[in-house]
Amino acid sequence: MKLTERSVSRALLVSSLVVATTGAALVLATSAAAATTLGASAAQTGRYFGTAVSANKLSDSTYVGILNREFNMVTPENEMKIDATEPNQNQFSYGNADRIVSHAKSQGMRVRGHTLAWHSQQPGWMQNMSGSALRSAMLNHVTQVATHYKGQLYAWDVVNEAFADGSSGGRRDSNLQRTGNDWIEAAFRAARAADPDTKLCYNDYNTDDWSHAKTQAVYSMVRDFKSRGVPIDCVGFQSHFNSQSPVPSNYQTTLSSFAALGVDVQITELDIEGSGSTQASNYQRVVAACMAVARCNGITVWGIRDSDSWRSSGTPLLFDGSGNKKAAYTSALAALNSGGTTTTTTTTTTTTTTTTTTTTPPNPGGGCSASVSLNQWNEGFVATVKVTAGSSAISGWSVGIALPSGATVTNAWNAQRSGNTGSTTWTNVSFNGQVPAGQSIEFGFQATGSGSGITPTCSAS
Ligand code: 9MR
Repeated sequence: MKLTERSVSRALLVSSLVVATTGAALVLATSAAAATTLGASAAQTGRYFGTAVSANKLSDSTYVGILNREFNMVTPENEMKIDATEPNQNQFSYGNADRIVSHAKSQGMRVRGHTLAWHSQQPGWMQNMSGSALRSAMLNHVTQVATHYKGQLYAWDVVNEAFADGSSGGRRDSNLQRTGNDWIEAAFRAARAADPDTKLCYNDYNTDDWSHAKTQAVYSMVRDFKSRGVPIDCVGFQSHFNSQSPVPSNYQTTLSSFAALGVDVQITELDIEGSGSTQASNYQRVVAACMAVARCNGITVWGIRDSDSWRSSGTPLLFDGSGNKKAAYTSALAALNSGGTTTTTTTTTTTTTTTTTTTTPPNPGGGCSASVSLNQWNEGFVATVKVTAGSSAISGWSVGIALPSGATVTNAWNAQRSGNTGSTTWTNVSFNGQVPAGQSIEFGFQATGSGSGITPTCSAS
């Protein structure tokens, strides 16, 4: 389609509005620095921070105190599973799940439903079924339970753990799988019909490493579902990490690659075994990866205190057995607070002008992060670089920017520069070195060539 002058100027206006919105998000990040709970901090960037909850712990005052203070999303740990909600065929039992939902509502928290169709935790009657009888029973279960909670949940894990571990890249064998390969999409269609306004997710573990066959197999299924209009809105990454299954270096790539298919991504059952600063830095990495992906809606940890965990001996959570905040809590909160930056790309389709805004992942804790907003034309660009202090004030900063080949700096302001091609370093001038916690300053430069893809790094002094 040819762009008229009016549509071009409208496109430019939209573009600058997007940039302005990005600016506003960064201003919000400024106030996020003051957030002192996980949920409030995540909310500053439109995300949530949740936990798995057990109905039988709702009478434990330490547990409930932390739950109510820190979290704004809950997932019933076992209470919405098939064995809990349909213990006998066609007799539904919602007591414990409803208790969790009503507690969440009373506290203004939202709820992720977990899970409608799964090979595990099936009631005995279902374990003994197969073929078309099982297919009908499964679809009836999805329909009944999704109808019971219609309009009340944020998302449903419609299907859980349907892919095989290892290198096969195939489905997990189960009684459900043996009803036919289309059982997953049939479950999603039944869930959509019963509850059209709740996000419908596929949820799995060992899908965090982008290079793993299982990750690629789930990715192919989601891509296929999107291309055929099967109703899927989100993918859950359980993210149970330990020394055998560490946080992969390409974790953010996994999240962003799935998001690029047009689904939301959510970290649904996070726990990381370990202790002290190693565990803290792993939590920081996971939270930062989510913060850097615009469609990563939120993070749920799989329990509150270490003693609440299914892997309690691995002390994988954010609070110790007495309910004290661990180092992992502090680093997760700092990563949420220094977030507020997501990758945003806006392209205006004219022959001469492209406006792109990119941001870098947030820095943990103290230190600083840097983001760049580019105004690109055919022969050159202006880069406006925003330097944001982390959770502590900084008294000086240094930003590294690798310029693409062919780009040469011709003019700069509000920073001292070393180098004008290739690897360049930018440091503060006298009036903008001091940046209060969570606040930002800007510097800029003009250059010839293309600035596409530049990603600044920031270190503080
Ligand atoms: O944390 C849950 C534990 O209490 C149950 O005994 C177990 C039974 O299967 O399920 C645990 O939660 C699992 C979740 O539902 C799906 N992903 C793996 C979780 C940890 O096993």
